[in-house]
Amino acid sequence: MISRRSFLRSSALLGTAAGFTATPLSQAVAAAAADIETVTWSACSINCGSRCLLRCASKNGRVIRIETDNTGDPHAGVADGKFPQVRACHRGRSMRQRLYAPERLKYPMKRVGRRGEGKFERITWEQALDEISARLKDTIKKHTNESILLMHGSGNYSLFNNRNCTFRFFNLIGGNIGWYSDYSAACIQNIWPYMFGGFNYGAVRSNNPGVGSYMSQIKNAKLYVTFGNNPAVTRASGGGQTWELAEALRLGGARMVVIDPIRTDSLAGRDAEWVPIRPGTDAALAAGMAYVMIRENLVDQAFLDKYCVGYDEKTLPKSAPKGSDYKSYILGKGPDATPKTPEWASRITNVPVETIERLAREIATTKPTFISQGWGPQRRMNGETQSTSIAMLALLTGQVGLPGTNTGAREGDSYGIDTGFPTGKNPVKASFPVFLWPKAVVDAKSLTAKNAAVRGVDHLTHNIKFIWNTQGNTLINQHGGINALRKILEDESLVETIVVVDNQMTPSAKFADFVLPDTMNQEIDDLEADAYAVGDYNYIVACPKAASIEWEQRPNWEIMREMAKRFGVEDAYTEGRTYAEWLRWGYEETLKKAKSLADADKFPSFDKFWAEGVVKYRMGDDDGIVLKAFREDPVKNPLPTPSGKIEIYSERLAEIARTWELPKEKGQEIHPIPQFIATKEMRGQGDPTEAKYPLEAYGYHGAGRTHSTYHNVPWLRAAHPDRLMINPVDAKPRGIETGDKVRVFNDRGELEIEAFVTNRIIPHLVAMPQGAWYSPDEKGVDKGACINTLTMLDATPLAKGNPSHTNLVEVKKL
Ligand SMILES: Nc1nc2c(c(=O)[nH]1)N[C@H]1C(S)=C(S)[C@@H](COP(=O)(O)OP(=O)(O)OC[C@H]3O[C@@H](n4cnc5c(=O)[nH]c(N)nc54)[C@H](O)[C@@H]3O)O[C@H]1N2
Ligand SMILES: Nc1nc2c(c(=O)[nH]1)N[C@H]1C(S)=C(S)[C@@H](COP(=O)(O)OP(=O)(O)OC[C@H]3O[C@@H](n4cnc5c(=O)[nH]c(N)nc54)[C@H](O)[C@@H]3O)O[C@H]1N2
Ligand code: SF4
Ligand SMILES: [Mo]
Repeated sequence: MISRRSFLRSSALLGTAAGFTATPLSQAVAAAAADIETVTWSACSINCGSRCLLRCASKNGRVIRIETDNTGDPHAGVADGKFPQVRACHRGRSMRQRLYAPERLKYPMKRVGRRGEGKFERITWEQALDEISARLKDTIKKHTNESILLMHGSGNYSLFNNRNCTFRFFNLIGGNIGWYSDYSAACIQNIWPYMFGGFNYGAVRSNNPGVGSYMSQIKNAKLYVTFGNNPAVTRASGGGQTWELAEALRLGGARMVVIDPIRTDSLAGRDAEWVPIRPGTDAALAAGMAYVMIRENLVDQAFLDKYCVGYDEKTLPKSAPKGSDYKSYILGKGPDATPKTPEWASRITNVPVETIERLAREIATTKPTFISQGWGPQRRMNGETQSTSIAMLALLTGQVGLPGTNTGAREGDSYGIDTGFPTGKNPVKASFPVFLWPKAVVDAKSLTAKNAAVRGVDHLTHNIKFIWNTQGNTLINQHGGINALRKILEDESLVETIVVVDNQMTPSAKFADFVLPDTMNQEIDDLEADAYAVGDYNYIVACPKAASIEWEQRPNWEIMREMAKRFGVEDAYTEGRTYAEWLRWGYEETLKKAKSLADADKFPSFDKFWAEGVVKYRMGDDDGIVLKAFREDPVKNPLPTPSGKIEIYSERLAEIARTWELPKEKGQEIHPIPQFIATKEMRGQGDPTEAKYPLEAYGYHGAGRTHSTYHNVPWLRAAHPDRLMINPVDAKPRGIETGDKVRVFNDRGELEIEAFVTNRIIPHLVAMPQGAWYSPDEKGVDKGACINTLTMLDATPLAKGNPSHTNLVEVKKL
């Protein structure tokens, strides 16, 4: 056994020599029981897209301190081709408070009170797994596998002890109802393919249209214009995109313009322009700018003619009626006969006419210009065309496929070559947009291809009767319309069984019939890798167990193996491998893929990797300019759209607009071209409830949590208390001052929160960080300040996604 001093010395040596610190697993295991301090690699595996490196200092089987990446050059940038340190933010570094939280689930439990009441009794694992298996078998017999829902859940992206175990088990026993899309980017991901041919979160590789150019490309741009994008908070890793952006701006000196209803932290300390805008109106702003560009002959006509379909009548498909092209829409020669003048746009957006004209000219005459968007603008009732309207600015100016440019999508990432636990294939063919799951509980048969974008079948056939919820909180907290949702969940004649597997007693866990306690990443060996918000470099980390399991928690891998045993599919589940052998397999599969990389020599054998901890490498096969190959040769490298071009006018969307059945509500519209759509609960657009609820409201992604994860961390609650941002214009007549408790309410619900009166938010909008834990009192007033107490169950027209950010409310001082 090594002494603390000699261990620290050896790791420091390795740290400077090889660039990596190391803790051999054998040391960690030995130390787990001994009174010496060891440091093991770990990672923050929450869905924030970075998976920052952590180093856990443990003693006597407990993590006593968390540090972060100390390998390589602390000053290295991303844009300059070096490896930055993947330094964790304050959330990752407070992992210990999640690990040892009073809310940790300790034992398997069974509900004793009413569903949702949160009353449970402790049971044994045997009883829990036997009873759950019996109920699951019964559900399958009575209602088929199509009545099983594996709930969305983004809580853990380690590579092996994760949700894949759950998917794998269910795929082996006949599957479950499929779903697609998500809560992050539902609108953009479902409309983008009509314009560009695809969307995915995968890496920028030569011609993948589904992601944006690397943030590092901003170093080649002279102007960076971004809509509803707050990387300082949502891409917070010390080695991730926020750092990549800082470096790119430093190297290239681009001017930065941020269009957002809130003056966000991404603007702080920067010589950047804030363009405050009314929420949901970016499409109108883009149309107003397009008008200026067209009127002043500033559009790149050659680009539009060669690469796009439907900008003007010249390239409009034959099937399209006259006047249905984009230019006609902008000039008022389309069906709505309204010219999208800067005055028109200003009335809708509240952005001054001069600003619209000035920015339009600047965007059109500055080259290269890099245009992008976060996902705030599209998490709305009109989110689909919000996102494609922003893309129009890049297309009109031909700023696509060249160094320093982008399509208007969110900045992309290089994504590494890791291999996780294989899930197998879901035998059930039917799938539906995930946000519609409550409708599939109540009346699945009513969900069809034409009214609910159901895929694989004409309509669903079985109501959801069994919900298995692993590492997620969309069962209640993170979905929309909590009060309506809880009625559905409380009715035991609808969903018959709810299983929640988590490591904390979350609001969703309170709605479970059975609660199963998973381990945390620090309590089991696993692998971790870079993800979608890291930037232009990659890594894979060996994460040996750093802490003892202190209660009866079991890894999800074990839980699902026990289930597999009860269904006679254990051998298929394990394929004869132990968990440790699977980890080795995962790394060896990665090694196979690494062979073709220029950095292949950076990858050691598994044993050396496990001992050293981190491999940092570069894919190195792309410069991260989205649509570069298409721009170079659109005939040789066509897009996967029907025409092979960028479809500003989409015949497929025109067909959908003709044939889909949409709710008869304001804003439930689908159009073949990007355009502004006024929706319900949009201020100033004639919503009848506006008289009662005059303020718009949304929950942004704040620094104090990743969604609902990290909510129960006292350090973070102290550093980032949940507060309602409200402009003095709205606060004053309501007698509200900073620190006052206020009620925020609409017909759907009511919550209580502290006010923060500030000019950093536009008038007539209030905002709070999303993800707070729902905690209703006896009257149903949410004392926890979860924004989803106020949001809707209704879905957007095309994506059938979550319009989380579209809400009208009133605020009163308590
Ligand atoms: N700290 C932290 N980081 C996170 C997360 C987290 O919860 N916390 N979640 C992670 C996940 S899973 C995701 S999906 C991403 C989410 O990333 P985003 O969806 O981009 O985050 P949001 O905060 O919802 O929105 C970004 C910005 O859009 C603005 N906005 C809202 N509506 C509009 C609009 O109509 N127009 C314009 N122009 N701006 C608008 C908001 O004020 C906000 O500043 O973040 C990831 N990173
Ligand atoms: N109003 C509103 N609602 C929103 C959003 C919004 O902007 N506004 N954003 C939406 C977005 S973008 C997203 S991605 C979703 C996120 O919603 P979810 O995907 O539900 O994510 P979290 O709320 O972080 O919940 C993750 C859960 O996983 C648990 N967990 C973490 N690690 C492990 C593990 O190792 N094992 C197990 N079993 N459990 C683990 C955590 O304790 C936590 O309870 O929310 C959506 N909801
Ligand atoms: S930036 Fe994201 S991945 Fe990194 S530590 Fe913070 S929450 Fe975790
Ligand atoms: Mo998300």
